[in-house]
Amino acid sequence: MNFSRTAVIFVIKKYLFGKPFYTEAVVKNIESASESLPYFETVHSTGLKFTIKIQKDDAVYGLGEAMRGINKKGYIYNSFCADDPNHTEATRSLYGAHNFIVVKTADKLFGAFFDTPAVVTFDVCYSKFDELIITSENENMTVYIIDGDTIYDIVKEFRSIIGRSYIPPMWAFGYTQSRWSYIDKDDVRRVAKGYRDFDIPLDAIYMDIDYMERYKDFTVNDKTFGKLPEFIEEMKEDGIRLVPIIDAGVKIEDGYDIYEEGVKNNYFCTDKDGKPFEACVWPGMTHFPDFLNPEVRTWFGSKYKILTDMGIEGFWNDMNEPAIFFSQNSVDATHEKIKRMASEKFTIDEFNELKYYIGSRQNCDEDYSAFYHNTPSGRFCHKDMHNLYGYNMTRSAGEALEAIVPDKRILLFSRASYIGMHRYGGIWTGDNHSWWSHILNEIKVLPSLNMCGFLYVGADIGGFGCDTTRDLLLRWLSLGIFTPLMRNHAAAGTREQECYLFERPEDFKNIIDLRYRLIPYIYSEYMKAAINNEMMFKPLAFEFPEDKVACCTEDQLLLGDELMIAPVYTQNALGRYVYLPEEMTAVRMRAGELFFTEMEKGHHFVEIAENEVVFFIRKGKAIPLCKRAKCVEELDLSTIELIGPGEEYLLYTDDGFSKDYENPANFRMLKK
Ligand code: MIG
Repeated sequence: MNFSRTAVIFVIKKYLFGKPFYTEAVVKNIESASESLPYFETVHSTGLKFTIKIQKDDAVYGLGEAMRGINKKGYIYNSFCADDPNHTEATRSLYGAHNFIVVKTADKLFGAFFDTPAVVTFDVCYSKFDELIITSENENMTVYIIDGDTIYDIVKEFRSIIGRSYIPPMWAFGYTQSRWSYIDKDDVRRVAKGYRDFDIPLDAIYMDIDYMERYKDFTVNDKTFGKLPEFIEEMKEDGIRLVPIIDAGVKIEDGYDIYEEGVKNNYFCTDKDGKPFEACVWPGMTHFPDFLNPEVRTWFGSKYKILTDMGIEGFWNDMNEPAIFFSQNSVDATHEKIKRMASEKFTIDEFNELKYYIGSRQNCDEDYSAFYHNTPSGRFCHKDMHNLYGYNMTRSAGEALEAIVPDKRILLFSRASYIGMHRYGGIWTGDNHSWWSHILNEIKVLPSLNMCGFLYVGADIGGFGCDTTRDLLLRWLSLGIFTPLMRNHAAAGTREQECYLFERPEDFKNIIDLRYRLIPYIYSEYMKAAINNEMMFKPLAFEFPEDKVACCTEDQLLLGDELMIAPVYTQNALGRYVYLPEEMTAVRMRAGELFFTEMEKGHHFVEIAENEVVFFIRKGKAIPLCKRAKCVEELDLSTIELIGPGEEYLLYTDDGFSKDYENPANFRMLKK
């Protein structure tokens, strides 16, 4: 029996401008078209410019990790991997650069991928209310145009040319806890105990930069995390895995083998004189591995073995935009500027200029322009290759782990990314805040990420920056129980936000228990989406294109083929307004029990208390639910029952570790 869905017919064309660098985002061979680029008016002058008319009822979807709506109309976005923790409506760049869009006008429907490592600006009806203007200062680019009858077809075609999305081990679908500042083993033990004492499920605890010795990659601080293999084992016995962070920069320190090997073999990015480029990040002065060079990827990737040999089964790659605090150059320039200004009478304008100047030194253009990649296809200034750095760091890890532990899936996700990286790992959406608006942001970013191939995704639940509140965390968890990566993470210095620390921990337990009951469904839908190149989270607009209200409903999502979610994202709310594009069954979790209500198509106000979760099963559909357990490995799939109006469900199961994804034996039709 073959359960993969019918493949679509390809209508993809490739158009070359200048001499594009092969980013390896697209892995299928596609012939270059002989005609000129359709749909857009194209201008080459200094760089490239593509424009197309957009009318009031048209829509532009995609762009992966970006702020604002699912429909990107009305703002301007810069695809430039940015380490910027201020995710506001004004933010134009986040950590990922995902240049895929779908344009839907009265008479056209197509997808377009603007494949270049350099900055691309998507001005979506911002400068001109009726124009989409795409520009790049760099004249080298490959553009792919994809035609199809529906948005789903177009996305599926695109996904089929960029390769299958990364698949994590099944335990990585469990609930996980993190915090920057678990400084030693006892901190980690306290967290594990907190969760276990209150019987709140937990599958992993993250180790942030504090575990390392002076923030040196692939080292472990002996005083605070000594005998790590034994500690990993101790945690694993309790069903908890440890997931360390790996940063991009390598500390400059004599005697540190990774630094010394890198220097000896010319594995670091170089400055204009060919010397390893130096800049400051957490470890102090560092060099940056030249991940665009395949030999460097193999070398750096092989270091992950140091930790897998100790029993580690998952990693998160950070600071890989790459983030740069400062370089000697930028410090010197700042001193010069202050000196120059101090010699005159200091005015308000100068004060403001200086304040801005100093504030903009971190991750500045001057630093990104000051180093080079030495690749088999030539030497390139980082600035023109910027968006490929995090992608290739994670590729380095992904490819190496494939060789180190070929038969086992390893958890891997990254902060910076480019399309293509989705084959090697997932992403988390970086340094958000404990703000209500950031729950809504997460809802909106999920389908856009799926369009670009990123399926293993999630945000820092409860918020990374600033102090969380109990109600915010409960509401955020009520969205988080549906996302593949479900991690509570917070910045050092903020209020502690481990669930058991709040009043009435049973409220948290009930919500997280529901996650574990839903894992057979979430895992099945994830695997189907990965295997079939489909989206797991879908906007209502994609499913109900004829329904005008559905088309502009951006705070609800379809999850797989059976569910709709409508999380609450405002404080002190009684519940929320929900639009049902068809009749559905509302499922309400209250105090651990489930209650079902049939609901008519149309507009509803649904009351949802802070400690309740409501989700919707679509007409004629059923989903599997199992009994909760304290961790994924203890889930008992023989307890699965089907709930909802439908009669059957196609379940995906496997051992959760091995890689025989497409084996028909993994698919089982469950019937009531
Ligand atoms: O400059 O490792 O996004 O998740 O906790 C901050 C410390 C560096 C940024 C990551 C965040 C992590 C933090 N890192």
